[in-house]
Amino acid sequence: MRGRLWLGRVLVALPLVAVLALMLATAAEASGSGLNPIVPKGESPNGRHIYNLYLGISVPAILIFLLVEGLLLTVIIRFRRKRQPMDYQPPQWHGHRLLEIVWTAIPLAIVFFIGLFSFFTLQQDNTASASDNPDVDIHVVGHQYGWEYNYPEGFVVASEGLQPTPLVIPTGKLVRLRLDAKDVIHGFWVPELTGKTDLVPGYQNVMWVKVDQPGEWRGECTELCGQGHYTMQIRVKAVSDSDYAAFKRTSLEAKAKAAAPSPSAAPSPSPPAAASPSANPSASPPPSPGAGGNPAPSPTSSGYALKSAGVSSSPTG
Ligand SMILES: [Cu+2]
Repeated sequence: MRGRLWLGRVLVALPLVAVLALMLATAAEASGSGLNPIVPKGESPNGRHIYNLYLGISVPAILIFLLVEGLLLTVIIRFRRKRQPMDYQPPQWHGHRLLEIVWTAIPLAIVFFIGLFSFFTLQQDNTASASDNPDVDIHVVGHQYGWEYNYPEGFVVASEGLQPTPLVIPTGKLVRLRLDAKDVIHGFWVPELTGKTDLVPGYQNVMWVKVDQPGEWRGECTELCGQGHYTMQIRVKAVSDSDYAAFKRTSLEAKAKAAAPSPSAAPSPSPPAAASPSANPSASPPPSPGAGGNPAPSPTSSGYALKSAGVSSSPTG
């Protein structure tokens, strides 16, 4: 009698827990907190393939989980000792060869197919399309703590800090990202576009995106790369062709302006004294990051720069 009451409680609690989990996942999705266990659908075709792979693995896995746990609970509850006669011995099943082969072969086959599908999806989505002729080829360099987007036209967009400068890409075009790192391993991940790829010093990784609609997405470095790791935020902005042309124009203009000698940007005749307390950085204009040069990370009191630097202001409205 008490057992049945306990079983009833479990049966009532299970759907409640499921509903609570669903509510939490929905709230996480709505707030964009990144706590949602469900992978985003992917704005880029390779992102959608990862989403499909995720569903193809997760749905059968959940069904198998429910089957195994259901059988386990049934056996635990139905055949518990209290229900059996005092000297009851359950049937002993040693050496049932066929059964042992079956329960080894089925999981082996499942794991094999998961590996096979994952391998081909990753091959197809990380390298194949990217080694074709891309429409836009951007060289992304990660450093402690920020990003440098080197465009084929010769200008560089630098992004640092919690208000990142966007990586601007055109819609409807195959954009290849060649990934490098200057110091330690970083990771480039914008979950709503596609999967993540590491940036490894001395080794070039490649990824690609192709976005159909204009929009803006956030991401961040996904390798713990040091104290300022959390400041390595990413913004990707997809714009129409005309807006992309305007972005390139303003970026090239900014680069030309930065390269031209101007009295305000005259180099200081005295050697830089970073450690000298008399040097007042606010008295001089900030160095422009244009002309393809990467400004050396300026040590601040907290040990890492929290500023955002970029050759372009927002290219579109
Ligand atoms: Cu990093």
